[in-house]
Amino acid sequence: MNLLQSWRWFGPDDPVTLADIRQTGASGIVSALHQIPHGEVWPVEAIKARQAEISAAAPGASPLHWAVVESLTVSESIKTRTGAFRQHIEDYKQSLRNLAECGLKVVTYNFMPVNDWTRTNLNYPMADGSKALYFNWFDLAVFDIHLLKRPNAAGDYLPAVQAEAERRFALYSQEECEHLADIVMFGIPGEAKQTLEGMRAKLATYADIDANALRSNLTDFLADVAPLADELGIKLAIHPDDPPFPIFGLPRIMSRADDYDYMLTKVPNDSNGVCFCTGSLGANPANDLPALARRIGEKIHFVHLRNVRKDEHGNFYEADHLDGDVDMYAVMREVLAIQQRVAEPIPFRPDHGHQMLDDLHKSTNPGYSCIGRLRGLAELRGLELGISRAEGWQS
Ligand code: DNO
Ligand code: MN
Repeated sequence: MNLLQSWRWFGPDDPVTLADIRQTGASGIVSALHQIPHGEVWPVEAIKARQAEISAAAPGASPLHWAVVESLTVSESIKTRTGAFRQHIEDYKQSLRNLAECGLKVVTYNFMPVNDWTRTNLNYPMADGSKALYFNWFDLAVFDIHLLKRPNAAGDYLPAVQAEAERRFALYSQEECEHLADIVMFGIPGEAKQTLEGMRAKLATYADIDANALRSNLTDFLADVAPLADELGIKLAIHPDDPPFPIFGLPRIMSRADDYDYMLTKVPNDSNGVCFCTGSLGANPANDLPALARRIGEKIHFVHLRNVRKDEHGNFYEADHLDGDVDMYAVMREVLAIQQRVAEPIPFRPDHGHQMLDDLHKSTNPGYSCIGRLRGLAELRGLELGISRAEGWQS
């Protein structure tokens, strides 16, 4: 059986339309109701309306369908177990019931404190003229120490990083600083934007939460929702930390092999599983991705495929899908081996792509322009076919 080729669509405001997506050859749509604030219930009518919109865009023999929810976001209250967290968990469960009623069975989320993914440059130039997303420790330190002004931030960085951050801060104009802050706090298109004040307030709520505490907040949350997801036939898929190491003095608990062992063992329910994101996990040199995929096995409910290239400081840029530090051939082979043992097609999507060709002249969602992802999907589809044929998994 083949993997399900899927594509993230941010909804009606996404500059990449459903008609465009149809031409990529993907048939599974990955989407979310971004207009609903985190923590609130997704009503059945709103889910159905999004489904109808997706199906209507491609009537006929191989219609597009909403295959994966990304993300049903876990609120900060749930992550910190403060405030209205019990109500938010009840609301989360109601959203799962509503999604199941509409036939949606794969639900992605993450447990990153305060921010979703974090980068320092959204236009990092590649040698071929395309642009990539980039994470740089020196600029992160400039933001953290001088713009966010987090107390004690400086002490969290190596002296060489601090020194380089000071050098850069002295050179950056006010405008460049504001731009850097916007990039670091970019977040998810169509969702509420983070502000410096808002971020400071959220950081304060983690003052007493170390990695162990955050880990139990995750497993407590899962102990509440996973039995219901089992009943509903929903597969939960936690996205790893991006980047997969602590930033802003915050704990990170989904970054390495041990983290997976812990959460999958502690909450053994069938529904408790993983969104295996090679780009996020690949930014940590300690991770052996093919080995990790083999270890997680059938618990991989959804796959994000992209690549990264790291330097000696731990900075990284997002490389072409088959051309970074992650051995994509070996990962794809492991995922396809898992696919042979499970009944349903495992959905994967090309996760991020370079801004390239015509897209360089358009306004795009960072990482989610069309042509770079189309190139990634085409490469990955070819890789899948090559491996499947060679292994006798497909005729
Ligand atoms: C990173 C990407 C992100 C992701 C968000 C929410 O690897 O997949 O854009 O979508 O972190 O899941
Ligand atoms: Mn990802």
